[in-house]
Amino acid sequence: MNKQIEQIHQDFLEGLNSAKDAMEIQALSIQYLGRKGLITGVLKGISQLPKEERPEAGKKANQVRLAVDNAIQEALQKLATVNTTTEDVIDVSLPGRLPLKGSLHPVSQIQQKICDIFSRLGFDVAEGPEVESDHYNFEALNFPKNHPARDMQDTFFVSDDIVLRTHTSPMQIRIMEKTTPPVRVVTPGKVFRCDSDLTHTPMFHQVEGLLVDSDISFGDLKGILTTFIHQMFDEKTSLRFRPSFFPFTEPSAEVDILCVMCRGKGCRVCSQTGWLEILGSGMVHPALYENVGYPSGKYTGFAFGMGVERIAMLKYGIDDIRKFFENDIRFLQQF
Ligand code: 2NM
Repeated sequence: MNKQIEQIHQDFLEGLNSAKDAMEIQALSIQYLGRKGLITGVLKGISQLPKEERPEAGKKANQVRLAVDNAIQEALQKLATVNTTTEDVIDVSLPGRLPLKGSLHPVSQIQQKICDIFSRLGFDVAEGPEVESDHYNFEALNFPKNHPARDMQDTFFVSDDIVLRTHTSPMQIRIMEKTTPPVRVVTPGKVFRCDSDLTHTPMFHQVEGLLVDSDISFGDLKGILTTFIHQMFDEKTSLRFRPSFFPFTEPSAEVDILCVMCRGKGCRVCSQTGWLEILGSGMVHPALYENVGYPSGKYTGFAFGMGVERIAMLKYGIDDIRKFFENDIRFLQQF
């Protein structure tokens, strides 16, 4: 009798060990403790034993029944606690997770805004190659052979006469070559110069503009750039034109705007001058018309160029250009 009940206990433990889920444990419970279960059967059979064996056998069988019952409850309990900590339970009261959405880089946003303003003023928008020939990047733009911008120190050379463009004006030469005036175009894009510090990166973005027609004057240049600055910043941002020099324009002028930080009082951003240099401009040099095959004396026009990062820095009050290229999500999310 004792041997039989111990064997049943042993078999049960093995069965429980290999039970994979609550269903299988329930099945074991029925198999051993149910109305027609193995242990129930043993308990029922005790009354058939000789009188003197009954107390001992009854005690043993009851011990096993209790042990089996406990083991089953424990195993079911364990399964239940495992389940509450995994995917089986959904807490519908938890706040939802916002989907991550991307956005345009601040430099792209400013570049688009610049192009938008000129587009509404009647300019086309055109992009061109970032790898250029010496001819389009320098020669056709009236840079003399010994100009310092052609130096290895400022220009990335791909080969003797192929460079990474140092400005987007080569694209404007390409456009003039295949267009009879009127020409009104802005050319946004990446440009490359050997330069790196707080305000310079070896790659940056430029938007250059060109307008060529009959009887275009410096007054037209001032009008267009004034409208642009008022729309880019605000109507209270005044401009001043300072004489300057570029190989591709004559006369040339640098444009300053009233400091966006101190409004002219003088501060750290404008180095106490009250003014900020924002773009370069001028009347297109007649040599360029000759280079693209326009009849001499027939057309006049103006051109200008600006750095997109510089405008973004002034607009957002950022003092280190490298922040635009670190791609720290905490910086980018602010725009
Ligand atoms: C500047 C300043 C002055 C410019 C000139 C031309 C071209 F090709 F049409 F002649 N495009 N952009 C220009 C003129 C650019 O950037 C500071």
